[in-house]
Amino acid sequence: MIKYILFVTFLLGSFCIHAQIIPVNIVPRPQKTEIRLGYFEINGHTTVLAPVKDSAAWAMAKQLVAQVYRLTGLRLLQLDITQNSQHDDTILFTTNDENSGDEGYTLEISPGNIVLTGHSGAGLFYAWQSFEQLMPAEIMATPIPRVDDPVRLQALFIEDHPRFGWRGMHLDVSRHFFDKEFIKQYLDYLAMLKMNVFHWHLTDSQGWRIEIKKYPRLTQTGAFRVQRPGERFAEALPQKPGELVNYGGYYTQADIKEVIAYASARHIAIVPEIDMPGHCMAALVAYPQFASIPGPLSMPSGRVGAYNNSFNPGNDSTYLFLQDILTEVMDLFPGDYIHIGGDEVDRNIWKDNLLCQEKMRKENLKSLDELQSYFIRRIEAFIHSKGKKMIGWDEIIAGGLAPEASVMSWHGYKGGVTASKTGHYVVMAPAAYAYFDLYQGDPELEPEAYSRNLLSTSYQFDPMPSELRPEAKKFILGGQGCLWTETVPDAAHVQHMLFPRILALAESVWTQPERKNFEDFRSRLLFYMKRLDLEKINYARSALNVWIRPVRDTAEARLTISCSNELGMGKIFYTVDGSIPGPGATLYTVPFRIAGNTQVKAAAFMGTELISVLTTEQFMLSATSSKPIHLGSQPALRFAGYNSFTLSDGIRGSENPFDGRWLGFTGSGLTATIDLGKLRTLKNIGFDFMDEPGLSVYLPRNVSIEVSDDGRSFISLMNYTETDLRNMRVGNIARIYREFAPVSLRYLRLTATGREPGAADDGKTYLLIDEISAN
Ligand code: TNX
Repeated sequence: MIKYILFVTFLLGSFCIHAQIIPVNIVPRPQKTEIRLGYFEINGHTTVLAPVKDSAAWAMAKQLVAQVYRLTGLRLLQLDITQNSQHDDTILFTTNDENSGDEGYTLEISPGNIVLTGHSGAGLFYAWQSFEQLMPAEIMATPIPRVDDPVRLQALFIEDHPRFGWRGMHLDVSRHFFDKEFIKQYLDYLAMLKMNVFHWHLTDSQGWRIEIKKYPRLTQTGAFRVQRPGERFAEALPQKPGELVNYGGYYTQADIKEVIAYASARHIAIVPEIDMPGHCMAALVAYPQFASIPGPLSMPSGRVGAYNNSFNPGNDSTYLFLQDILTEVMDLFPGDYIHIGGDEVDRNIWKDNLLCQEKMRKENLKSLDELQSYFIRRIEAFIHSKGKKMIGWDEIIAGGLAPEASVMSWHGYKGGVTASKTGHYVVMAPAAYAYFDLYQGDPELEPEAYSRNLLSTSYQFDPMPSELRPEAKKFILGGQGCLWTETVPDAAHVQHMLFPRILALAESVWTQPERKNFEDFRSRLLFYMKRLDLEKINYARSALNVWIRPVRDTAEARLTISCSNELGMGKIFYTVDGSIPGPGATLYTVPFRIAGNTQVKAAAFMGTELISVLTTEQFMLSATSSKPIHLGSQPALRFAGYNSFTLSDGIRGSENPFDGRWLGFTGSGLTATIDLGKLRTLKNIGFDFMDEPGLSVYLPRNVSIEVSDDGRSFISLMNYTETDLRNMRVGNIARIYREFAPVSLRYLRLTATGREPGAADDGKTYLLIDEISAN
């Protein structure tokens, strides 16, 4: 950590000396920044002005006075605007119209004075957030360390307003619990980035976290579970009879009120989520009479499978129960929106339920989707009748969207596009860009997660689908990031998943797309890192780690190796002899070739200071390396690797199916045809398939290998059955390697057949294959 601060300081130092102006590094980037001549220097005569009758503005001014005192030892005078006759040496906080609802602001720094003007209370708050980012980073530290240099602020004019009205961040407090003090910190993170919605995922299968006075067992039993040491959340089985709970917690209604007040002082609205009709085991364990599958039920410790029990939509008393709960929730939360979840419901379980069957007959519902829609509509009508708005995950579209419902689109943009076209409000939270529980770097160097969402990917997030017509665009409220916590057990880990991706998100929801630029963002991020260091926020440095990537030299169909880090920071040194690279190793400049099987190791340095962790990649070269591969069908998004080259890039997939090195196919299976470019004589072949039934990843039913010298007529070389493959398993990978009498060929074709989805699969199965090598 210390080392890290040193190098950031070194970097900033060299930046400032050479630059004429004092750097302006605001995240999210303002819509308009005009740098002017000179600077304002805070001195002993500087007076801070604010209207005393605007208590929020007065409080901000007061905070500034306190910060300046701690930072410099100077005691600034704070005066009510009306009592002031001084014009120079002032810092003025003012609002045009406290309640205008316009979140814009201006910030003008001149050599003589500073004026922060909000178009509303929120606007002034955002002007203040920008201003704080222009102050020395030390003000983020507690306690604030004294600086000896005078505080100078670059003269400038900023005119700023958000692109979207919904700039959200979510936190799942069910899978793991975070106490109210941490929630307040979380709100601080949002506030400094001008985000204005906190989506509080309060209930799920592994914990009910909000006190409901009428149903005390929801928290008495529902808020506590068993956590067994060393057990992975994804594998942990429910509480066993006699086993004592040892993990949990919940917020009392008083806690919730406290958090709401804290948020509202920061112009953040809280959207509470009470997930229904699925994701609710904790509630069903407490009140099993409302379950679709009758008891005995036991409290999940982790694993439930997304598809499990649910509230019973055929039972009328379920609605009364949920309405009572929602009434308490709506009484507590002053905001417009109530989130009812609605995601990932296993509707098949309703088939065998008599009440559900009866309900379907009586209401003339033709499918299980329609039964779900009936449930959501009924809940929506209730919420609407209380003057509130309902929002749910995009699954609520199935079977017909409730009339006034808003949609949160997480399966990509599609649900949001569909809903906005039919006049429903939408918040975009597409997992690939906006989920922060996903890997943000090489899985081998990161704590357990799944899939992938890099910092640069988050930065590409644009909540507004370009394909929408202007009428539909009006319905896109904005965007949101989500942090699910199955694999995020504590506060430090939350910080690691959140930072720095939340900075990218904040810019994606605040800044107009034409003002966004990743290069520029990277340089501002560096300054921000110093703030995070001083604030002791445990941000991820994953974007500094080196990616050792195979690159296909298309002209020669040869494999070359490139090294880079996402932030483009530091110098990269590498070795190919297994030794640890230091700043004396080979400096990476352009993609290089390797010979034979090679272990490449690389790391990034700033001067002689190591700024990344060490990355290692094992390459195995063979006749197939970098040769073009034709795929019969496209890989599934979840396991897309980097196109067909993944299979001949010299890197073998690891035991982690999400390492980006596997290609996954749904449907009937896959065909991959490799063109070696000319006739070659081969005598062995190898390839791997993954076996991860928990993720619906299965070994193929059959695999066949065929060869051809013209690409048209193929002859069979070998076949494998599922049983053969099963016998070749090492851990979760079937590693196939076979030698044969020399064969001359140009084309090699691998065909694998998948299996039909079973009851435990979410309508899909996957075949995961990697590296097809041959010699
Ligand atoms: C899907 S996103 C879920 C959550 C999980 C998340 C993990 C959504 C509406 N449902 O229950 O925590 O994936 O990324």
